Amino acid sequence: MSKSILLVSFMVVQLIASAQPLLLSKQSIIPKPVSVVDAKGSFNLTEKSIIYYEGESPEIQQVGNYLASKLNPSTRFGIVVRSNSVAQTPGNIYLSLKPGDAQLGDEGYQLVISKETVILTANKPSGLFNGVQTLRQLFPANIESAVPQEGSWEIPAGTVRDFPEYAFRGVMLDVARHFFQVSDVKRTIDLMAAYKMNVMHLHLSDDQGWRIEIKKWPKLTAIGGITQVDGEKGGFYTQDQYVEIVKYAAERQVMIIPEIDMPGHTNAALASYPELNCNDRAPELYTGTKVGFSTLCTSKEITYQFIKDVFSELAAITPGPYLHIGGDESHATKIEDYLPFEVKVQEIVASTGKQVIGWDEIALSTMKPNTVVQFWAKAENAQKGVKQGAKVIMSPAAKAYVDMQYHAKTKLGLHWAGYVEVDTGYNWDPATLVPGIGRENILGIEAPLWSETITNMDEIEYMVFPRLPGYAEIGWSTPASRNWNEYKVRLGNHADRFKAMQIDYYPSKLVPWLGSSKK
Ligand code: TNX
Repeated sequence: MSKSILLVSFMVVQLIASAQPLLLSKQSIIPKPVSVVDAKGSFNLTEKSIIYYEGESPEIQQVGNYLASKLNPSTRFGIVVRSNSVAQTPGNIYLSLKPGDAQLGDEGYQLVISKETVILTANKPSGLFNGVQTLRQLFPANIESAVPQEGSWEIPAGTVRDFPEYAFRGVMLDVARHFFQVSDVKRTIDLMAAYKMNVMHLHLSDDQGWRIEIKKWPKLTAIGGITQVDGEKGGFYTQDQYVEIVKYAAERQVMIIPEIDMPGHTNAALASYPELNCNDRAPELYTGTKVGFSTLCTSKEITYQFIKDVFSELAAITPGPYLHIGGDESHATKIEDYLPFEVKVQEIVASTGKQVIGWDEIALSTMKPNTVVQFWAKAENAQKGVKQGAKVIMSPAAKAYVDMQYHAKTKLGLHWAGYVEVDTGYNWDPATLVPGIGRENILGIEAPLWSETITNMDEIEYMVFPRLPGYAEIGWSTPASRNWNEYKVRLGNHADRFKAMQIDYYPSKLVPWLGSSKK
């Protein structure tokens, strides 16, 4: 075939493709919505479009502002956000709270797109926020660009009704092994929120570093915060910075859960205050990556005063209901000391008005009625928790640990729990993974990023993407609606979005990345 015939046939194919109507049901929305119904035509966003929100609620206005901040940089439309009580007029986006749609629950939304308008309704602002994430994904991918783009900003008409399977959909960032700046935490929150994840668990202390200012115990950060793995310079968040993170997260409907790991994983605290050690001697700061060698002195009164001070200060700056007490891998604590210790710590946290989360080992102890167990390693621990009535957060290391390497040649990460390729991360159901732990026992899922080998934002992105959208879908979509072969195509279609968002993702060979065949 001559070159010109090839070119003509290529153009014909392109023409046919562009003549196909855009269909809402054919869009690659992640997580997969509960229901999508097509309608005729499409909505076109223009420089005249306005985002109207109903009522005077600052929270709805905030969702409107957030949407505008996502649409304006790329389109240059300068779309404004206004409160509205008048009739709907064509060309605009409407956000409103319509309580009473029981099926949608707290986080669900309904998005009705017609040629004339986009109407987003929900029971709560968090539902509107989730609807906005769907709306973002319906625009061409370069809507996500931070710099002006050419294009027509058209989205297919139809109705999405959508709500989550689980209320708790989280990511954990270990800021102790390597410290990450406030800006990195914020970017991670932005990226997870784009996929409707709503919990950021911060692992704020470990052997290698103490990362949160505690006013009554200033040496925790003055000494315990100065270094990190490999002996590099560490860091910590002041309480003001922590409050800034909490606020930033809340504006994105993300709850912050702070973790202070104990009685093990405490070398940084023990090095800062000799009195927390049974022998009154402070160990050296630790910059390696071993686990299981440190313990608070469980027989001293001062230890419990310390714990009370730390959790009281944290409770005062944490609006969410949870404080995480760690409790994992306390190999240097005798079991007869560990068990009563966990009971006391639960009592201390309860006295601050907060609810406890702990790694699955804490279920060996007696649990308070509302203590939550985070399953990571031992099924029998989590089962013990459930037998005591506890709810479970599912973070099975072999499926959900995003510090696990994708494969043997991945330059970052560990592999003690195995390799977690993108399909392995996606292909599991929290409700059937562990015998005796069913849907009714599960609060949700969390993907932890431990940072022994992770040192900067690019590396966070590489380990978290493209696995995160899969965890988001496990948390949000029904098990019956999930299927790897169908999901991987949708995920591949997010390549352009990742690029527009400048996400440095791992281009797994298992995923048919959009445009990769042309390279
Ligand atoms: C186990 S998961 C740990 C962490 C390590 C992680 C590395 C858990 C509760 N404890 O201390 O960082 O493995 O993958």
